[in-house]
Amino acid sequence: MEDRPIPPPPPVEVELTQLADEGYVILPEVLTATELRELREALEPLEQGRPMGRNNFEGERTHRVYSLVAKGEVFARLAEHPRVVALLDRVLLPNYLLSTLQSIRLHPGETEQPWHSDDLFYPIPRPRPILAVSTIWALEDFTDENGATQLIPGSHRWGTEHPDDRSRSVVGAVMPAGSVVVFDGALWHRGGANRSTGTRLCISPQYCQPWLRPQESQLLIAPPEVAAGLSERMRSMVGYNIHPPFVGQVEGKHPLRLIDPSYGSQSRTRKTTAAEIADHVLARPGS
Ligand SMILES: O=C(O)CCC(=O)C(=O)O
Repeated sequence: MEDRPIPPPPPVEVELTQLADEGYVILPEVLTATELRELREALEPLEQGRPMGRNNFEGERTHRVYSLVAKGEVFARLAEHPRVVALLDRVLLPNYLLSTLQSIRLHPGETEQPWHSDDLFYPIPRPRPILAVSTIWALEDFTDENGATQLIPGSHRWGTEHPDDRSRSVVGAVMPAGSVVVFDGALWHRGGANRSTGTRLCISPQYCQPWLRPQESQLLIAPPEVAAGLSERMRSMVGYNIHPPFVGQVEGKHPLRLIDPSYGSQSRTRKTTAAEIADHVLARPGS
C-alpha cells in the first residue's frame, strides 16, 4: 500500500470535547502505510516463541509484548505521537508518565475480556478526577468480528457500578489500521471476541498523572544508558522528571542529572517549569 496524504485533523477542541463527554475519541487513519509496516515488522520478532496470555484478562488466545519502550525506537515514537500528545497535554498534568507500552494480538478463537477500567488499581473513590489516559493503536483493521475494543460511552463518570449490573450501551472501536482510540482511564471497556480467521493487532500506550505509580517500572525498563537514547519528551515520560516540587528526585537532585551531565549548565529557558521549580527547591549538585 502506498502512503497517501493524511487529511488535516479536526481541531483538538472537538476531540477534547468528545473525550470529556463520551470518555473516548477515535482519531481515524493517523499512521501512514510506511509507519504501520515499520511497527508490524519491529513487533514480529518480539512475538516469536512467546506464550499466550496466562488468564482471560491477558487472553489465553492472545500474544502480548510488554515494556516496548526499550524494544525499538519505533515504539517509543508511537507513544509520543503528536496527535495523542496534543490531547494528553490538555488533560493530564505536566510531566505525565508512560504507564505501560504493550502490544496485544488477539488470535482467532479469543473470547471477550472481562469488563474493566485501566485505572482500577488506583484506590481513589469513583467518580474521580482523571488519573490516566489509555490509547489503542490499530495496527490491523479493527472490526466487530475480529475483536475491536468494546467501550461503554459515559462510563468514565460512573461511581462504583459494574457494567453487568446496570443498563448501558456498548460501542465497538471499529476503525481502520492506523487509527487510534484515546480514552479516559476510568472508562469501562474490554477487548472483544475474535470470531474471525485472522488476528487483531494493536499497540497500547497508556499514561498516568505524574504523581501516580505507573503500571510498568519504566525506570528499570529504561535505565540511564537506555534513556540516553530516548527523545527528551520520552525521557520525561519514563520518569526522568519530577512532579514539583520534588517527587522523583535522586539524591536531592533532578533525575535528568543521571543521564545528562550538562543538565545543570543548560540555559534556564530550555528547562521545563517543573525543572525550574525543582532547582529552586532541591539541593544544588554537590551540596
Ligand atoms: O485488546 C483490547 O482491545 C483491550 C485490551 C485492554 O483493555 C487491556 O488489556 O487492558
